[in-house]
Amino acid sequence: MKISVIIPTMDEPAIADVLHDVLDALQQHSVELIVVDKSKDETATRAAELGAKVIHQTGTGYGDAYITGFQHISEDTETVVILDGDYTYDPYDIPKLLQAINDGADLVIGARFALMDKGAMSRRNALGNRLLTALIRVLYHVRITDSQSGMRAIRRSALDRLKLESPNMPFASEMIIEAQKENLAITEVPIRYRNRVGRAKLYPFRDAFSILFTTIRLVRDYNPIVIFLPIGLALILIGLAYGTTILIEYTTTGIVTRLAGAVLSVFLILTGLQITLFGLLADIILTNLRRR
Ligand SMILES: Nc1nc2c(ncn2[C@@H]2O[C@H](COP(=O)(O)OP(=O)(O)OP(=O)(O)O)[C@@H](O)[C@H]2O)c(=O)[nH]1
Ligand SMILES: [Mg+2]
Repeated sequence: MKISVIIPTMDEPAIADVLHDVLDALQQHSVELIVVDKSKDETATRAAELGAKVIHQTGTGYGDAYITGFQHISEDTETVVILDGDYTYDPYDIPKLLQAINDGADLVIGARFALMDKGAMSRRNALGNRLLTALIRVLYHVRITDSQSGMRAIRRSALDRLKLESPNMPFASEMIIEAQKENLAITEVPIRYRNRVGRAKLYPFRDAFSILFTTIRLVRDYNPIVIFLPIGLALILIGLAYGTTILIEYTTTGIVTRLAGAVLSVFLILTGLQITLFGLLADIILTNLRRR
């Protein structure tokens, strides 16, 4: 089986070790190493010395690096493996991912939580990951535990069907959501996760927000009802509940003391109705567009 292994790098001092282990772990296969580099240090030279095809990234971002790398995959590649160049993922786990592909999966995600070295993932990142994963699980019904894992294997034919556009960290979520939209078989296998060698390129706050907003945007674009219906219905319910108290007061006393409250409840009900109808309408339009 021909495998392309793609690694994005931005000043990664452990790149030689990572590449060495990838080659050693995949001795049985025909392997193409693609390193998409945006380094100021000697990462690119070291990668080239180990036989990697080094692509100098002109754009920026983690997602952009992969999108660039995917354009350089050889014609005859059947499976694509992706991982970080920072030594956190153990290349000797790659055969496990390939086994899952052999067993019928289209996209295999390495799940890190069961076999994580102490300190490899900060509590904050772990919590953010859990929240995003829960969001994707609930909204897209994908059974995964580690949506932000960077070690994955995907069938070439499956990869070609995904519309991947996120230039930064949301790329990881986008890949899963796109795969689910295409009805691909997604599975997880437990993998090890180690402490990083070299400086982190992730900006926890900026990236957490950007990943969250992208996930919400993807949901909105794909499944507007999931976003608009709950908001619309919630407003209607709040408006109705509050309006009812005013109505009860009116029927018992014959006067309306809370005029502003009455206006507000009507406003909430009408706004909620508008949002609900907009969600339904967007859903009808999208369903029809997809049918074409
Ligand atoms: N080419 C390229 N590589 C990048 C870019 N941003 C990050 N990377 C690489 O992508 C991989 C993942 O980035 P990391 O900084 O490890 O992000 P992370 O794994 O979420 O964060 P850590 O927990 O600190 O490891 C690493 O190999 C980085 O060198 C980029 O803009 N361009
Ligand atoms: Mg990393």
